[in-house]
Amino acid sequence: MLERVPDQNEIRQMDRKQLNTLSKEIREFLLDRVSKKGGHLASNLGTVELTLALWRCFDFPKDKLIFDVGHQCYTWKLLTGRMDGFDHFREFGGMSGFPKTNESPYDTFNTGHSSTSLSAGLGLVRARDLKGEDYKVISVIGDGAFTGGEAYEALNNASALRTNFIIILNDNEMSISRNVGGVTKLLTNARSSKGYNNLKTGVKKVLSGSQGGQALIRTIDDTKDSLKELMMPSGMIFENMGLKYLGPVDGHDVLGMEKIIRSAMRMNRAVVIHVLTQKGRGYEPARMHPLLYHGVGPFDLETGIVPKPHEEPTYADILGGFMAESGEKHPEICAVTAAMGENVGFHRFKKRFRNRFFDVGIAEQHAVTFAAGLAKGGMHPYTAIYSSFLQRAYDQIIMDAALQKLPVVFLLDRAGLVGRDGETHHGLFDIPYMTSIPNMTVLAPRDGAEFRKMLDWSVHFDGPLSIRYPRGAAGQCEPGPDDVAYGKAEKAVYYRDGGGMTTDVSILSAGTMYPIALECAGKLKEQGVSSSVVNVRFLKPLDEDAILSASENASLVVTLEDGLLTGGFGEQAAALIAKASGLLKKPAVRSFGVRDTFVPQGTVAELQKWCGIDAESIVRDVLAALRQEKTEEKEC
Ligand SMILES: Cc1ncc(C[n+]2csc(CCOP(=O)(O)OP(=O)(O)O)c2C)c(N)n1
Repeated sequence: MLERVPDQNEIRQMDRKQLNTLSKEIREFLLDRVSKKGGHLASNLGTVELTLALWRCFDFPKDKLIFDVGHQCYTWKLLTGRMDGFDHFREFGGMSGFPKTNESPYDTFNTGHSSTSLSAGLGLVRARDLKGEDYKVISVIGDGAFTGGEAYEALNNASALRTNFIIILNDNEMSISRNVGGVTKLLTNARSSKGYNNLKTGVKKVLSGSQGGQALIRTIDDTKDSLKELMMPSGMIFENMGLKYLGPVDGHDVLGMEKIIRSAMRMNRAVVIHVLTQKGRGYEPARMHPLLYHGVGPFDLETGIVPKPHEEPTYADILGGFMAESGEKHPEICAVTAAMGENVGFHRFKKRFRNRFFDVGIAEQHAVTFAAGLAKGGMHPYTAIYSSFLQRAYDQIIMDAALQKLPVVFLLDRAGLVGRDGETHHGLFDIPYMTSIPNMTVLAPRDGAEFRKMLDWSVHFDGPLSIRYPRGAAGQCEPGPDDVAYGKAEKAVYYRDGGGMTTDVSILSAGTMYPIALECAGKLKEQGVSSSVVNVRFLKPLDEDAILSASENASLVVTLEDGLLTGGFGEQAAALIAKASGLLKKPAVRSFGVRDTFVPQGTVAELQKWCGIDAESIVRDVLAALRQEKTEEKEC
């Protein structure tokens, strides 16, 4: 095990054998820590040598390195003085699993969402040149991230560049699942042209020993572009765009990569270096099952056994079951995913209805418009995308699905707080962004049973529909859910002694805040405060009758949501109540959700507390509000 990370100069002076030993030790270190804390293991095992090669070539932090998605930055964190950070890795208050500019001067740009590194890198290059500064910019992008449209927008823009910009294309043939589409074909062709490079190196080796060999080598170097064009048409897509293509090169050979990187550093244009790596390298279970070890919880290092994190079915399991069953009964149902098929629960559907399963790559914008096209053509697409990744397809949702009232079902997985991936991955914006769209219907189930009811109901719904649900176990609240009726909330549940409609507090709960709402009601009752709890179900359209009747019968209305308050459910409910109560001040409304901020990493329970949306914080706040109200009444 590494006791101390050698400094940059020591690493620069290492020979091949020492570099191999260091790579092995880094892998052992990462395996030890990730097996305890969880994280993106397979991608990081694949980028150890690549990171070492970059570390040897450049002068960081003067030079700027951007990791696309950022999930492959663990060796980087280790080399840049953050070894101890792995002790509280991905924990609340601890080191992040992604690059963070506020964590280290070595982290140039925050990433988390895919395919942004070339745009950000090119922006830095232009800023550098405009300011007359002198540093190198390197963007590392995976072949999965390379399926995202923004990467091509940047390449298109970079083609005119006449100064240095280095793009490392880290090709391991995998996105989270096996990579898909034409880009994959293109890279496969380029990969197979490795023979060309080997041939070239072999010829040069032979010639270097012969008389007049050096002159011949120079001739080969001069003619190599045309030779390359002849033998390697795939890299030509880059060359024809005006970018330089170098490679492919073995991504586990530090010295080989170093050579090619150093030649790229001398070029006054954008250079794509095609690096071939192996996901899960050095740990057989991860190499054999890169999907399982892409993002993994704590696991047994010896056996490679990854304990299943949830006993109950997850929301993804429930979606998977519904899709597999409904696919049979409804031949118009299709599944659309942006490179997250297994994560969202589509694997059974994929197996049984291969021709109706579409993995479009990391291309959320395309996924949405493609689904709109499917719907226009008479199909019923279920488009499952994580809440935070769907953000980038906002325009497509509005223009291509909602405006045309097309029956696309948007399944927003990982809505709300997601935990250890932190800021970039929480699904906190979707209530405001989805409910602001005309023609859109927005549902949020309180538990797994209600989610299934909503899915069954959605089959007959003719229009754009969205269902938001969180990561992980679906849970079950008692009693079971009412049947779904358009625009209707569930009946109120009362926590009080005696009958009648009035209570001190009415709690209006959005989605999976419901168990917390019930817990709050229980705690309030213990304090002698009566309450009612309504599961609002429909975040759009809101059930005005249910909300207004709850507000008429209580002196305090409490709204609960695990999303941004600005433009969220609470604000919309409060506006409705304010409109209905005219100039009357009553009832007071207190909204609980995420205040105007980005939420850090931690367990969901820790983060709920941090946001003040756990039962204890809510009850404390509600009791204080009630006390304040009583005081005000007395003063009046
Ligand atoms: C916009 C967006 N969509 C989806 C994801 C989820 N995601 C994280 S990593 C990843 C695969 C990336 O593949 P690649 O770039 O090849 O890197 P590798 O993991 O293979 O090293 C995906 C789909 C994301 N981070 N951002």
